[in-house]
Parts: sequence; C-alpha cells; structure tokens
Amino acid sequence: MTERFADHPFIRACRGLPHDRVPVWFMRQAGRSLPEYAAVRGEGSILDAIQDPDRATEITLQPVRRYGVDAAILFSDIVTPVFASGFGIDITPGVGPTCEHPFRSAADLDRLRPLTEGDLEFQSETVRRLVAELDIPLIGFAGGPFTMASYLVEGRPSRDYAKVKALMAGEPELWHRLCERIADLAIATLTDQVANGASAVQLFDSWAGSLRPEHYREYVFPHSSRILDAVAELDVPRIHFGITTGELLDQIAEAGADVVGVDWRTRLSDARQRTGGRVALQGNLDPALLLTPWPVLEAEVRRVLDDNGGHPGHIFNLGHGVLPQADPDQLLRVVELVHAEGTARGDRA
Ligand code: 1CP
Repeated sequence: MTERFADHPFIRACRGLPHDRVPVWFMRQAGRSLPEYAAVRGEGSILDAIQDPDRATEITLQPVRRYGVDAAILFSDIVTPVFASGFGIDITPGVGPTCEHPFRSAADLDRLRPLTEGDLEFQSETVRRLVAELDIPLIGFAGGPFTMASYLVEGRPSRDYAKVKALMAGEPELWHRLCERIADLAIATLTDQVANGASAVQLFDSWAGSLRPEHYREYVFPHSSRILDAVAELDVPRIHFGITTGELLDQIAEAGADVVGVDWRTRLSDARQRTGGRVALQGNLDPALLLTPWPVLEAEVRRVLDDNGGHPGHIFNLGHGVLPQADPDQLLRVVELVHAEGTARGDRA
C-alpha cells in the first residue's frame, strides 16, 4: 500500500490508532442530494457517467469540495463490474439495478464471466485521476455476495428477497457457484482500485441483514471471508457494511474486516461489545435525521459521539446513504461539528 495517508485521521481511525479528531465522510455523499451533481450527470443511465472518467472524477470531488470530508468515495456503483463483464444489467433511473434476464440457472453462470484486461479501464483511469488530485484518502468499493446476488436473481430491487433466498436455501450448490463468481469479480475490482491508488476499500453487503445468522454463516460468510482475505494482502483498511445487521455484527467483523459499518438501529457501544472490540466502527447517524431542524440534528450528532465515548476506532458516518432530499447545508454542519467536538481518546501529545 502507498503509505501516503498512513498518518491521516481516517486511516488511523480505521486501524484503531489514536489521532487528533474524529474523521467523517458520508455514504452516498456524491450524487442526488447535490445540485452540482445534476449539472454534470447528464441524461440516461448513471452507468454512462460512471464510464466517463471526466464526469466520474468531477462527481467524486464535488462533496469533498463542499463538505471538507476526510475521505472520498469513488463514484461508481456496486453493479459496475457485473455490467463490465457483460451480464446484462442496467441502472434504471428512479428504480435502481435491473436485469432483463435475471440469474435463474447454472446456464446463467456463463454470463458472469471473469473480468479481462481492459474491462474496468474506465474505472482504473478515474481512480488514477482522483488519486493525483486528492489530498485525502480515496475509498474503493465492491458489492458483497448477498447484495449482488439479490440484484442478479431478483432482477431489480426487492423488499422480501424471496427469489434470491429461495435459490440460496433451495439450490445451495448453484448458490455457492454464483457467489464464487461474485467474489471473484469483487476481488478483481478491489485489487484494481488499490493498485491504482485507493487507500481503503468498503465491501457493501447492504442487504445481508435480511438473513438469519445461521443462513449468513452458511451461505454468505465463506464468500465474504474469501474476498476480505484476498484484499488483506493489499494492506489497506477493509470496511464491511450492511444495514439491519445488528444480529450479524460478530460475523461481519469475523469475516475479516478492519472496520464494521453500523446502522442506526444498533448503538455503537453495543456494536463494540458484539464485535469484541477487535475492529473499528463506522456510523451511525440515522440519515432521515438530516431532515430535522439543526438543533435536533446537532443533539443526535453529539449522541453518536457520546455513545462512541472517545474511542479512537470510530469513523463518523450515517447508518446508510444520504437521502436525495437531504439539504447539503445540514451535512456541512455535521462535518463542522464532528471536527470541532469529536475527540479520539489517546490523542498523540
Ligand atoms: O441516476 C442516479 O443518480 C441514481 C442514483 C444512484 C447513485 C448516485 C445509483 C443507482 N447508484 C449511485 C452511485 C453509487 N452507488 C455510489 C457512489 C456515490 C457515493 O457514495 O458517493 C455507491 C457507493 C453506490 C453503491 C450501491 N449501489 C449500493 C451500496 C450502498 C447502499 O446504498 O447500500 C447499492 C445497494 C447500490 C445499488 C443501487 N444503485 C442505484 C440505486 C438506486 C441502488 C439501490 C436500489 C435498491 O433500493 O435496491
């Protein structure tokens, strides 16, 4: 790994090391909540903007300029590698990822081919440009097994995950073959991002919290562990995130994360216990509260900081992504408050 940001508060917090102030960034900090995003995004699928290094670079930088956050996150999507492999997936405006021919049988494995040289060149180029421009760490990311499988099998965003769970529990052999392909794509993507200069990675298994712990252990954990183990040798912090994962936090940590993302349903102090204090935590303000008057939001930000209790292994974030209707000025105030008041016990003297 490039040691360029080894002393940056974000990287130190990821490693649980003391530092001067609590770092903060926001999931979905780029995108629909920013008026400057609408100005450059263009019409059509967001995948067009993602494949254009000019636009993807600019969109990644927009929230960095506006908020003074401590990390940038690459403007891409979790479905980008599957799209690049030619599976046949799009992102339908107002809906999300959609597949005309969802994954149904072993024959569909052929459409999930490994990435070859050049498939992700647009993304590698965006990462290189960002790393040249940024003076804060860049986070790369990929989708986790259950979340990726949910889009491939359901063919669109789902509420109940009925089809994907039926395939998982009903056809376990096919399920594991599917997840092996997904894991290969994730490893290739994350490795490429780090090779081009990303300083940390996040595995988004956003919807894994819909599984009970025994199912997570049997069907998801082996694949997430393989991804995170493969990335370990790149020597960058690994963040592992999903929502409604209160009952899975021990396994999410055990899978090989340096940082576990926590949503607002679980207190940071409880999350710390459930993960045995072995990992740093990222979170966990309820994104809906960005829509409340500042005094209410301010108290909630302080509550998150108090709940962390000055532990150095805390990256302030939301419990999930910024909502499109959030006011950017509120996010700016959150960053300023966290920077002014967030203390990390054991400050270097
Ligand atoms: O056209 C648009 O502007 C559509 C909105 C949008 C955006 C801004 C989508 C469609 N993807 C993105 C970019 C994106 N996606 C980023 C970079 C922006 C940033 O964080 O600053 C990232 C990290 C993602 C990752 C992503 N995509 C996740 C994991 C994070 C999470 O929110 O849990 C997931 C689940 C997706 C799928 C997806 N892509 C887009 C939508 C609307 C969705 C969710 C659909 C659903 O409800 O299932």
